[in-house]
Amino acid sequence: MTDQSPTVASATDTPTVIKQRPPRIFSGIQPTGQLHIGNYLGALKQWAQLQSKYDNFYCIVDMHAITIPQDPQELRESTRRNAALYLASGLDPKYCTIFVQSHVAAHAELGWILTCLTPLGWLNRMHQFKDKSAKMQAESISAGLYTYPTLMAADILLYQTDLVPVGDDQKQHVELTRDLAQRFNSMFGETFTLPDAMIPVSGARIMGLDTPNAKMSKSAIGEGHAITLLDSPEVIRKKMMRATTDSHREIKFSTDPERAGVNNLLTIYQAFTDEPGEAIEAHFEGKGYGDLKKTVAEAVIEGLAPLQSRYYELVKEGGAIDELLAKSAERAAEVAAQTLDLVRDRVGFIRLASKVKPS
Ligand code: AQP
Repeated sequence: MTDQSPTVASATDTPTVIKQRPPRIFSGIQPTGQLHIGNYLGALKQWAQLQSKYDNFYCIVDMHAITIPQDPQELRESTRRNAALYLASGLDPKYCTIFVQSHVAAHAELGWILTCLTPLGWLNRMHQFKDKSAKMQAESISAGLYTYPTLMAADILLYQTDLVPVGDDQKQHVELTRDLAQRFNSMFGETFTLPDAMIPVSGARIMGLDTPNAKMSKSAIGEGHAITLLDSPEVIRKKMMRATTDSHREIKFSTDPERAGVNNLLTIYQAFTDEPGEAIEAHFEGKGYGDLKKTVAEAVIEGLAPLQSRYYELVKEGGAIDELLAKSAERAAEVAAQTLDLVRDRVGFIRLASKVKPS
């Protein structure tokens, strides 16, 4: 398949980034377990809403997943499940190139080049590394977890991405990507588009139901921590009824850490219903926490129902997803190769004799 949207000129012709296409989006999720409503509200929902206006690249970032030890069989299952969930969330292959990161080798190669250009101090500042490594035994913290942001920068920059729709927690990584693009451009000449993060207004940071002061996370272990996208209505009701609240009575949005549980339930409700904050507070006025939990549970069940039924239909179709991933990887590789060829020239790698154009 030929990419109809030339993004960069060959390094031997001109250094200018040429754009003749709609703005480009890149984002991804790690196949590290069951996707939850935080991944849906912070990422997938927004992706589906935006797709028709952009040229979209949505990746299942399995190379990021192995920065933390993974069971190979589970990784394979999660990768296919995520692909089906991307589609079930409404991503349409007509607008979106949905592919697996490890199928496009350019990610690893640009990742290495950017790693070599990243000052250690920049990585030392990354909150996600500090948070994740703090929960691990020292000997199991890999160098890959530390350099995760430079691989993420490669993912984004390879596609000359304009916008990166992510949850609030990834903002710092997108800023580092932008800094790296600027650094590379000023060292070697205009090469990369500078991307911007796109954070949803509602649902940008969903907190754990049992730990409302820490973000909902796939790798957290508590059974009542996260509502996963494939949880049944019974399980959703059960988890919601056990959600941590507080000893106050008012049901209002609040930034008070003591009221984080109620605030989180209201945020989830708002993100699923798209109702304005005042209308939500008025709706719950005079009601108790039991009512709040029941109402939020029903909103989540209703919000996930279409996604769940599409997911189970797709799973029945079996091999179609692998075929789609193969086709998408071809398109992604073609676009990525344009950037990577330019980068190789810029940093001084010589071209393979078979790739040198006859003069
Ligand atoms: N709690 C959240 N609220 C809103 N958005 C969230 N995202 C993740 N958690 C929340 C968004 O989901 C996208 C994919 O995240 P990821 O899996 O690549 O990485 P993560 O942020 O590390 O997600 P988890 O769930 O915490 O996974 P583990 O436990 O495996 O590390 C991103 O856009 C992210 O912002």
